[in-house]
Amino acid sequence: FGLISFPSLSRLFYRYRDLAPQLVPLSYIDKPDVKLPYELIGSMAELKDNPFRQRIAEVFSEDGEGNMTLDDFLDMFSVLSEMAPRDLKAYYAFKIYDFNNDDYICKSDLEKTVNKLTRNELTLEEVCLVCDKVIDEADQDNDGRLSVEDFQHMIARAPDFLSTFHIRI
Ligand SMILES: [Ca+2]
Ligand SMILES: [Ca+2]
Repeated sequence: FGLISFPSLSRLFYRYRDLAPQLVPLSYIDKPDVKLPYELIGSMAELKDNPFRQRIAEVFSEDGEGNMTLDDFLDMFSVLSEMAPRDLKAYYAFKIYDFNNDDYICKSDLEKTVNKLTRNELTLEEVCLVCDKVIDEADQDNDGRLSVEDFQHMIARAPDFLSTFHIRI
């Protein structure tokens, strides 16, 4: 995305390589076909406390299962970085919250999202209430689910929905 400066890029490369020095070569000139398993990515200090870590890795991984090439890894950190434009973050946040990948955030996607954002501290009824309220306020075409446009509308009112997507790199 061109969002990351060269020093950050090279630091990220070494972060990636340090996860599995035996797998990741020092030179990428030959475009090695290397993927690191989700278990390594998800245990990184930057991600391990993030309740969305698995979804984040799935969304940014080419294989959709969270196993990451170096490119996947750099894309992920570009979007999560504080320098990333809000619209780009919102675009990926939408994908991350769309747990069943159908291009809409329906009520059950939203329930999962709210549960994770609140780290399961709300009761079922409270989660239900929050979701109904969010849909009520953001669902501009009244189809009971949130499209990307509805979602943009929602985060303009509730920026907390983007807060878990800032990582200092
Ligand atoms: Ca969905
Ligand atoms: Ca809608």
